Amino acid sequence: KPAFTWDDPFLFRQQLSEDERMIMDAARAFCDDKLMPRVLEANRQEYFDSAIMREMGEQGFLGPTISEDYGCAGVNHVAYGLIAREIERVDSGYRSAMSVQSSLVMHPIHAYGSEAQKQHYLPKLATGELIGCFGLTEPDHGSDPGSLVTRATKVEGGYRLNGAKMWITNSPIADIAIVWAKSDAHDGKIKGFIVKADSKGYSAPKIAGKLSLKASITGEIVLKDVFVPEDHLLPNVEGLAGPFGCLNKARYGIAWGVLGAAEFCWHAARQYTMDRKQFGRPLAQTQLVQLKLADMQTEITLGLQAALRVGRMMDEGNCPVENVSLIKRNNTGKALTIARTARDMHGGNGVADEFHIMRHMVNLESVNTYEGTHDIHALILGRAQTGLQAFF
Ligand code: TGC
Ligand code: FAD
Repeated sequence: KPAFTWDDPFLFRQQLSEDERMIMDAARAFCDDKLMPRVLEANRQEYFDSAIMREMGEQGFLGPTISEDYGCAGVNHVAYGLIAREIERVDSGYRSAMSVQSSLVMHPIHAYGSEAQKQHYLPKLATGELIGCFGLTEPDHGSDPGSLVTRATKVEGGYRLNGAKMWITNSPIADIAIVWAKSDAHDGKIKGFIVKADSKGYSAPKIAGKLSLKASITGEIVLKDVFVPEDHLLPNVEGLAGPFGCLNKARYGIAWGVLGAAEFCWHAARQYTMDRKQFGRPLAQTQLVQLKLADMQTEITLGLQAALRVGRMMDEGNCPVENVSLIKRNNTGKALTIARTARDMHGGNGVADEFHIMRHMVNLESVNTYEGTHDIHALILGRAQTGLQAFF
């Protein structure tokens, strides 16, 4: 009779290529050695160590799907997903740092930038020597970025940018920001600009007091008459398709990453309830606990298969964006439920940060909100199956 592998029922590992398995194992080792020992204190102190970007760069984790011509690893989308999963097994905030740099900063430069922009910025972003951030969301425009009000006005030699961005991952430590603004020189259409953080009129104050993703740094971007030279406009895209093209990549990585966080919580809950005895027997020997463990195992196993399928479709160049919405929404929602359940199964210990579960739980609240909320992705899928737009 075929043996059942409780922690890998569909033999996920076997479905990967040799290279993908090596990348996954190397990423796991790096995360265990370098990230896990830091995260408890970073979360307590609300601190992101920028050295992590350089360490990730050394591992080839930054912009990994971009070609070696620009100093990147040139791996496939499945490998990118596997890396995201290992990083987020430690902390969603660390995966955020990697996803923003890779999908929201390096990808737009690679996909929409001039050759000179690519040559200048990508190799330094790949090593983590430069840190980038992505400014789309504004104080009054989150789910509806098409209504953004940041403006680019044409002036001699470039543009003047005015406006404000809110909830921007890495902005206080970033060297450059990809800023999306409506440009009067382009019929008011949205254009992307590479803005240097040392530009006059640019500031990026930290948002303090987050109760989620505390090991990731988040800030605003304030633009007061910031001059951006012509050669820092991303020339090859306009309209919402620009930022959305980046979000497709980042949302895809999130759909893998959250399963790493969920797996951490599941394995911890299993071990804890095997070890912890109440009423004279292990908690794991109760029907209610086994039901919860079975649900976790089922959702993670199915979520991984879905992520792998979408990754393969991406690598074939054949992935509709709705598939990304489907897995971002499903996997994040399921991971959040798993983390909440695992928190409960740990009893009082579940609220102690040494057990890591509640940190994952509160992190996943943000992940469920950013990159398109859970409900916004439902509306994207609802529109795709009915042809009816329900956003307004
Ligand atoms: P809609 O009419 O749907 O589309 C406007 C134009 O955009 C094109 N488009 C896409 N292109 C590429 N990929 C996609 N996924 C695309 N979705 C749409 C579309 O074809 C159209 O092009 P054109 O040429 O016909 O004009 O636009 P809408 O305004 O009705 O969109 C509504 C909605 C809800 C789908 C959209 O606005 C949305 O997704 N809202 C969520 C906003 C969001 O995700 N923000 C994320 C900010 S970044 C972030 O959170 C980073 S967190 C980072 C971290 O720490 O990990
Ligand atoms: P809102 O859009 O105001 O939504 C509030 C609620 O209303 C949600 O539940 C939403 O689902 C619901 N809602 C909205 N519209 C509808 C509708 N039509 N029908 C039904 N319900 C609706 N943005 C960036 O640009 N760059 C970043 O790096 C970045 N990093 C972030 C990091 C963190 C920690 C967080 C929390 C956010 C980050 N964001 C970033 C912003 C994030 O993308 C937005 O928070 C998100 O898109 C939601 O926008 P909002 O907060 O304005 O909420």
